[in-house]
Amino acid sequence: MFSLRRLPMFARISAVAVSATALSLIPGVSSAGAGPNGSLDQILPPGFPCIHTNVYPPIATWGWTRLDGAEPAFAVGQGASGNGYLHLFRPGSSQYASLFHPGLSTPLDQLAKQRNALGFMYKGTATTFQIRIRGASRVDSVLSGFTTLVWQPQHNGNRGANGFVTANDLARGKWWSTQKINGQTDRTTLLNLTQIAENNPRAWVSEYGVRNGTLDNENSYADNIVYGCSKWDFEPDAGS
Ligand SMILES: [Ca+2]
Repeated sequence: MFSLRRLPMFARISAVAVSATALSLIPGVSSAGAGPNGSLDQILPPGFPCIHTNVYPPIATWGWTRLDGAEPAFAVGQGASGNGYLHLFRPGSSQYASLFHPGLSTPLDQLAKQRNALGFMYKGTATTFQIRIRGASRVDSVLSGFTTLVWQPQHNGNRGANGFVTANDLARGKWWSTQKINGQTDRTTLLNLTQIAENNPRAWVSEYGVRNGTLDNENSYADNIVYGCSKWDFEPDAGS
């Protein structure tokens, strides 16, 4: 008999298994293999689907959704991958535009230690890549251990102002934490993901995605997001 404390984990594992089974029936989806950035290691939990596909609303959103703020646009244009990209615009309000995908509970240390397991193309210095984690050691002892880790161009070469650039290995970049966690008690402390995982060994990824990091009317764009052995190419329509 399962205890109440065990049921959520059991349910979560079942959901992942069902999702992986469903995705395995779709052409182009496999259950293992090399990462799209060339890595041969598999870092994600058993059954995690490898996928390299287009994301285009409303037909194929693949679980991508805004968690807060404004809806991004899927813009037509060259310079990234395919015929378009994600436009994290701010439609004249005080809202950020963002788009996130479930992280399927990947332990942060597993994500951190593999080369090229986290990447994207971006344009605009306000574009941020974000990982929402649970299980971190919050210094204020919040039991969920929630925080958001933020990668932004300003702290990582300050590229992207004039066109799309590719960042293939974000895990080795510099990240700050929105909440005070072990090793990062203010937003000026920048660490790579391995260091953050060492400071917070129970941390796991609940969501990952991109967000416009400013409200100052700066456009930001993203495409070809890589997470483990998945690559997501944002396209404006199904014919792209
Ligand atoms: Ca694209």
